[in-house]
Amino acid sequence: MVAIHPPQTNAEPFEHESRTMKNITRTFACAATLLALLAVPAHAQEIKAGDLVITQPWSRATPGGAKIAGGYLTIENKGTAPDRLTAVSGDIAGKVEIHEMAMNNGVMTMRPLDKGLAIEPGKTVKLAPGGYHLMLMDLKNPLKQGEKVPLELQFEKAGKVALSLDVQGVGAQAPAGHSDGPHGMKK
Ligand SMILES: [Cu+2]
Repeated sequence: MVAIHPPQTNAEPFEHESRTMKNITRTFACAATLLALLAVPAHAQEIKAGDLVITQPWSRATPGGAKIAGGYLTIENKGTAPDRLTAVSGDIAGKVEIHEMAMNNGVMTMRPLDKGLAIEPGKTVKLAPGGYHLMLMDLKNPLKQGEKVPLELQFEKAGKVALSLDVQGVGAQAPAGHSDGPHGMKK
């Protein structure tokens, strides 16, 4: 004879279960995102210089006769001493400055970092739209999507580092394969 147990479960365990399902769904979504990210490094650059690892240098196509463009990249300092990005140059631009963006009385402004950009040990500094960026000025040619723009970065300790910015579309907010969506300037 089969003992019939009264259902010991009320609404709560069900809710718990559905929450678990949600977590599982989320895990799958994350795995899918991860796979999408893993697909990127095939053509993503990773440049090592001393204790620094530089990834995802990119820029945006310039519309019309624009003479300036932003340059973006991620710099990680795996060492134990601070380093500093002090200068940048490239044939494409008459001049390259290192800029920061800041809110000034509710207006987004940018200014050159005269002493360069510090990369503290164990930290990762991301140059991205709405934040720190390289400012390519007096462009000799417009930047076209799909192009690579060679630059030379000068670090205090790591020395000279050559890399190329991958040029994305005019409205791109992140390097190819990343869809962080717009940030920074929209705040
Ligand atoms: Cu700028």
